[in-house]
This record gives sequence, structure tokens and C-alpha cells, in this order.
Amino acid sequence: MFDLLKKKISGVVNSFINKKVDGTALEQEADGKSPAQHHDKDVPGPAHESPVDSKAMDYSAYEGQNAAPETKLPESVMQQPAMQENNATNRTASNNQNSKTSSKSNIKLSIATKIKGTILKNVSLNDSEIDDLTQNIEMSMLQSDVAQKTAEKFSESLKLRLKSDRFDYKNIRKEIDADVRTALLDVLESAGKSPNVLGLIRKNKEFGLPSKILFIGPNGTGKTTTIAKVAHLLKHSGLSVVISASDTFRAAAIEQTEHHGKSVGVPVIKSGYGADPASVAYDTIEYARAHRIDAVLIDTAGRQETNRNLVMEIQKMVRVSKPDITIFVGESTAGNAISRQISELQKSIKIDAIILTKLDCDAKGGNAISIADITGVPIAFFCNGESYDSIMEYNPDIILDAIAPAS
Ligand SMILES: Nc1nc2c(ncn2[C@@H]2O[C@H](COP(=O)(O)OP(=O)(O)OP(=O)(O)O)[C@@H](O)[C@H]2O)c(=O)[nH]1
Ligand SMILES: [Mg+2]
Repeated sequence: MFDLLKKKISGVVNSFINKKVDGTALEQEADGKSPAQHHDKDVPGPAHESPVDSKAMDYSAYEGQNAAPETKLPESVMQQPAMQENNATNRTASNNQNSKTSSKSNIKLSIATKIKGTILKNVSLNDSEIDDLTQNIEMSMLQSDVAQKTAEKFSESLKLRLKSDRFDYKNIRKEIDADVRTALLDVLESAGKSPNVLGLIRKNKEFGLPSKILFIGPNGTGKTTTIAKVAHLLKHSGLSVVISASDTFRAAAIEQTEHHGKSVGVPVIKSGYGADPASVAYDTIEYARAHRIDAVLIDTAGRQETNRNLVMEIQKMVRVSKPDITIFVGESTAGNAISRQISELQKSIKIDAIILTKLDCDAKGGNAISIADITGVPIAFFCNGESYDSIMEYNPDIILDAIAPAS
């Protein structure tokens, strides 16, 4: 999903540091090699596979289904459903990789910067170099579905960072990459910490309480399938689950939920079509209390954020079921419409987290960055396939490693 954006940003940084000044290519590299000596081998760029990318995921399990085999995600992302409950540890490890160590980057900067680099160990970039680089990155982000407001904000933050930074001339590419990565992390972290869903369920369990999770979102984004994936994940983590078939509207929705429940081995509480979805949720919570079940996953019918009656129906479900977490399920293929949908719904309903589905179908992925920035709601999980184990806990390193891998 993040492939395109990564290639664009990497390409911009690369072409920036390799750019010709006044039409004249510089012959000598910062590390003393001629351009020919770097040919293909050392030159990172759009066509150059990053270490992250080189581990393409195995799509054989999805053959004949909707998955797009050409999309590549980091292999670590695919090692699911193992939950990584301590994101901080992973972040630290990744930041360490990001440390400014020696590089063999193919560096060509402006003549002025190059001359400075021969005299001084550390150089700064001049305003026109910074403007050039940030404008190009901003353009690439826009082309990759990052919302304009977010791209501009990112560009400003990167500009400040680059202006205040001095770069070890020999490692300049690596250090510019690190600045891009840190500026991206700033945007992602602006949405706050993702809820620790398993941790919360375990905590409530200690008090003998079921945790209630309400899933909402537009039609067909993958709510019911995602509920089955979450149920599967929780079961494999030693927690008991019941599903509320509270989509009493769409034809065959109840049967679909029952089918998933049977497949993942969890009970489904249902009523008939046309029944009050809030009362089905209430019955399910009662069932969970009576049977000491740890988690209640409440399905809902798909709805547009602009449909007042349907939004009021969700408000009633919130009043009746008092969810511990309300999750918006959005499909990554919807681009920046997701931010709009969430912002509109937030006027009426408190949304605690987002699950972004169908990553396997999306070639861009910039919307994961805009969602964090525009809505301020953190992503809890990514889903990337139709099988029950194609769900992964959100970790910003998934996005950072894919878009701006530490070089
Ligand atoms: N490729 C892919 N398909 C998915 C993913 N998640 C769900 N789907 C598919 O998307 C389609 C719709 O999924 P549902 O779970 O029925 O979506 P929904 O939001 O419950 O739909 P409504 O109840 O009609 O609003 C199904 O064909 C799912 O198999 C995913 O991560 N990747
Ligand atoms: Mg559904």
C-alpha cells in the first residue's frame, strides 16, 4: 500500500542530492568514488528496492481472491496475528537503526554545499535547496493521496527541521532521510496513542466485566469481516468472544455474521431483520455477562456519515451499549474520503480508533498519514486480506519503514 509513496519520497530525496547545478553534473562523489563506481549498486532511488521491500509478502494464500499480488508490504507486517503489545520497544529498535552511521550514498549537491563539504565535516543546506526538496516531497505526497493540508504541514515541519540541522557531509543522504522519517513520525503521533485493545479487555476481565467494542462505518468497508478477524485474534489470545449481529438491515447480513461466527468458533446473538439493533446489542451484552465472556463485538449496518437518521441510530446504540471502544472501519482505497467521513461522524459520535482495511488493494497509502493529522483519531489495526488472520496491530514503524526506511 505504501509502495508508491515510498518510491516517490525516496526518489525526490535521491534526485535532490544527485541534482545537477547549472546543468553541470559533479564528477566526484562525497565518498571519493566516481559516479561510474556507484553504478546501480550503491545508488538508492525509485527503482532501487529497499531492504524492507525486498522481502515481498507471500500472496499465495490469496490466489483467486481480491488481493493484489503486486503490492508489497514489509515481511514483518505479515507475521500475524502475533500481537506486538509493546510498540515502544519496536519504535526504539527502529530509531536505533535510524542513527546516523556511515553511508555510501551517491551525493551530488550544489557546488556551494560541495565546496563547504570539502572544507568542513558538517554542512547545512541553503534555503533554495531546502525549498526545492520540500516542495518536491510535498508534490509527491499529494500524488500519493496525502491530503493537501497534511502535505503542507509536513513540508513546513520538515523545512524547519532541515534548516536547523547540520549534516555530516559524508552521510548527507542518510541524514536527510532521517529528518524525513522524524517529520513523518511527528505527523503520525499527532493522533495520539492507539488503544491497546487486548490490554483493555484483559483489564476489564480482571474485574469480571465484558469489554464492549462497537464497529461502525460506511457500507462494504469490511466491518463484519473485520469483526470476525478481531474475534479470531482474541480467541487465539486466550479471550472469549461473542458477536452481536446488530446489522438487522442489510439482506443476508445476519447469515453472514453467523457464518463468520461459526468459522472462527464464537457465538453470535441475533434477532430478526428490522429488529432494533440497539436491543440486539443489549441482549448480547447480557449474554456475555451471564456467560462470563470477555469481549462483545457489536456489528452495525453500513451507513453514510451524512444520513442523520442512521447516525441517530448509532447514537442510540452508544447510549444503550456504552461501548468501551468505538471503532470506525474504513477502507484504505477510499483515499481522503475517510478523513471526511470520520470528521463528520465525530460531530455526533465519539470515535476512539480506526481500523483501515483492504491495504492489499490500495496502491497509494498516503491517507494513513492524513487520517492521523486531520481526524486526530489513532489507527488501531490494519487489515490486508480476506483471511481471518490478515489483521495486524498498528505500529507507526509499519508506515515509516515502508515510506521512509532508515537508510
Ligand atoms: N481484499 C480485502 N477484502 C476485504 C478486506 N476486508 C474485507 N474485505 C472484503 O470486503 C467485502 C465487504 O466486507 P464486509 O465485511 O461484508 O463489509 P461490511 O462493512 O460489513 O459491509 P456492509 O455490512 O454491507 O456495510 C467482503 O467481500 C470482504 O471479504 C481486506 O482487508 N482485504
Ligand atoms: Mg456488514
